[in-house]
Amino acid sequence: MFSKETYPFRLPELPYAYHALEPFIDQRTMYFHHDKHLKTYIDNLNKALEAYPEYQTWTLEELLTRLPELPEELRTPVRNNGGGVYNHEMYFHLMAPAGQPFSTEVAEAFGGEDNWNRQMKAAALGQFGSGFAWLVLDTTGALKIIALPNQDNPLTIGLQPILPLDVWEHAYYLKHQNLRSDYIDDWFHVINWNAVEQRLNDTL
Ligand code: MN3
Repeated sequence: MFSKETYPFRLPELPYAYHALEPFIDQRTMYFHHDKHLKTYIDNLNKALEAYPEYQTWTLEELLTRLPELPEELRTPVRNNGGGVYNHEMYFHLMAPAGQPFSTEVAEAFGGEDNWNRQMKAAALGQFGSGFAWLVLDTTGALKIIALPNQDNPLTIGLQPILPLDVWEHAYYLKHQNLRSDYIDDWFHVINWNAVEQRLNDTL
């Protein structure tokens, strides 16, 4: 599991073909997003940790959860690039070719698929500029939807990340141009609900 990995971080293979999410998310977007954008976060995270052997044994999850404990000059690069690595590996892992049935646990928590979609979409559209909408578990074990700017990760504010939706323009601009709303509607088709439920069961 990527969250347990430590320095030096490596670019994982995409868990499906670049065209596997067509026609909802196109092959070119997937290639640039995974091979270029994620790769840059990985390279920059490794660069940031190069001079800090004492933090090279921390897992990615620890780095983000214990961010305030890092020296000030390391905190921002880890927040941005460590978050970038975690958020993207999770985003890619939690998509799959279209057709998986909606999660019964999420349906129960939000009063059905339509309500969940509506709330997730509102959070994703409400994120001004770059960021992610997140399905998270709070400290009481309740499912919640939030939005966070840039590459900020729920772990840093004491929440368990369950499912991220990347709404940076690089996630959709090549196919959807400025139409974030259309991209979100397409993303709903390619959620890997089996893996989300697996994650929920592992976390609870
Ligand atoms: Mn992205």
